[in-house]
Order: sequence, then C-alpha cells, then structure tokens
Amino acid sequence: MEKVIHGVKIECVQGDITKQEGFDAIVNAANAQLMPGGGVAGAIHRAAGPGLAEECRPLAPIKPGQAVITGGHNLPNRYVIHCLGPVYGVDQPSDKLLADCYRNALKLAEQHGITSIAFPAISTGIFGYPMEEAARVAFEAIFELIPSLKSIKVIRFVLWDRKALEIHERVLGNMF
Ligand code: AR6
Repeated sequence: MEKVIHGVKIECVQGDITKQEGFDAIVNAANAQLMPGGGVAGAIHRAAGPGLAEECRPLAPIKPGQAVITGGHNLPNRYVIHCLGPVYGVDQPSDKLLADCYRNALKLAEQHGITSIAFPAISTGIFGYPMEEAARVAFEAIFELIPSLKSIKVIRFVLWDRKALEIHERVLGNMF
C-alpha cells in the first residue's frame, strides 16, 4: 500500500529491513549501547559487518527518542539511522518518545540529503509497544513533519509479518 502526501510517498511492505536495496537509509530499532542485540538490531549488525559496531561505539549511549547516524558498511544502504525506542510503559511518556524517534530520524535524514528511508516498527518487538498504537504514533509524527521535508521523497515501513503489515495498512488507510 502507498499514499502520496505533499509529494512524499509513504508505503508499507512486508519484508526484512536489511534487504532494502535502492534506499539511501534504513533505520535501526537500536539499544542504548548501539550494539547488536536481537531483533532488528541483531539483523542489521549481522548484515552490516563488524565495522558498524566499531563506528557506533563512540556515539553510545543514546537516550529514548534519540537518533544517531552512521554509514551502512556492508548493507546496500549508504546510511543507518539508529533510534532508541521507549520500552512500552517504562520509558514515559512512551508515545512522545516513540514520536521523537521518527521526528529525529527524519530530521537527521534531511540534514544528510537523504531521499529515501525505510523504517521498521520501532519498539514493537522486545520493547513491547502494541503494534496498532505504535503505527498511529509513527504515522502522526511523520505526517506532521511532511510539509517541512525537502530532500526526503519516499518513506517506507518494512513490517516483519503479515499481521504487522495489515495493521499498518489499516491505520494508514484510516488516517485520511
Ligand atoms: N526486518 C524488519 N522488521 C523486523 C526484523 C527485520 N529483520 N526483525 C524483527 N522485526 P525489535 P524493539 C520486527 O525487538 O522492540 C533489540 O534486541 C519485529 O517483529 O527488533 O525496538 C535491541 O538490541 C518488531 O515488530 O525492536 C533492543 O534492545 C519490530 O521489528 C531492543 O531489541 C521491532 O522489534 C529493541 O526493541
């Protein structure tokens, strides 16, 4: 599914965030130490190779809502933007901190002239954020920023399973 708003395409696909050929940047659902870990972070570090952890080390630790940028190393993307999502119900207010992740990632992307960026569903795995609430927070944060975006033309949500994809498509579809 895709929607175009103010010339920016927003799309949802099912897939693996490490396989986003043709995208300038992918976003990592990171941990505070910016180390491999499980889930998205583990997959990104495995695909990028050890150079990514080396580049990350001096940038850590980061706080919930914060975003930092590195190179993509062995990934097919020039950049990785690492966001620390909130642990649901623990890092408060969780909705603001999750929205900050998307806002700060897009701001960093703009500063680097990035035209296409792919996000996973930050915080919805190990950090326990309910998928539908997280989707709503993510799309709202993005829509608010869209009128101010200059370089970014494509924002993709890469959802791991069918259910996550369906939820995101439904939430995106209902927002207009
Ligand atoms: N591509 C796209 N989505 C994925 C992939 C993938 N390869 N793998 C998992 N997902 P999570 P969090 C989905 O747990 O909740 C890590 O250990 C997954 O189904 O990766 O922000 C870090 O080190 C879920 O919907 O991120 C942190 O400690 C979503 O991506 C902690 O987990 C996010 O799941 C971060 O937890």
